[in-house]
Amino acid sequence: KGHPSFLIWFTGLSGSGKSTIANAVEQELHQRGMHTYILDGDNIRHGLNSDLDFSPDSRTENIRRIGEVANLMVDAGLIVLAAFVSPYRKDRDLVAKTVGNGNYVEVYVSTSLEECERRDVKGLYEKARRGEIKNMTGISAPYEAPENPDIEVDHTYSLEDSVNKIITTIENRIKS
Ligand code: GGZ
Repeated sequence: KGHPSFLIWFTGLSGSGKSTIANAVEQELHQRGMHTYILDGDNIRHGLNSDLDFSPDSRTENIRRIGEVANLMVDAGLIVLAAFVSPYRKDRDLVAKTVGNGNYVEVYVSTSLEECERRDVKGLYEKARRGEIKNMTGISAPYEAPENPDIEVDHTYSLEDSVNKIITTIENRIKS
């Protein structure tokens, strides 16, 4: 018994709202009695992937390892929510293949660079503009937008609307 297990993958720029939305979706899933786990920079880049930086190769390896970890967690029966910039399409495609394409739900948080930069929660964009940090996604490193995400939300959605859009899609998937 139990519930289906799968991976909900959030991709988008730094400051786009991925983690905020993932956390709110997780709360909704909990209220429905589902077992979940969130993977994000806070619990991955400080631990498992503390040897990696933001060079292209490191990002690819970051996402590869996260895909493998997510796959184990999906095997263990969890609904896994992962929130990473994941700027390369080929890396996201590998994650989908790793967990099985049917177990992969891609959420594109398409908040514009302009809006992310306006927020600049961590001051990273300003530092990148000044040249104090390199390889900043959107400024000095690429972001390859998903061509066919399962769900797209941006900053014009309220948090509640974003969560509802995602939950509705997931519920349809669980039923079918
Ligand atoms: C992008 C960076 C960078 C650079 C530090 N480029 O807003 P945040 O702070 O919490 O999210 C960003 C996070 C990105 O880590 P990921 O593991 O998601 O990236 S990737 O999927 O591309 O491997 C940001 C912070 O780390 N950060 N430097 N140069 N984001």
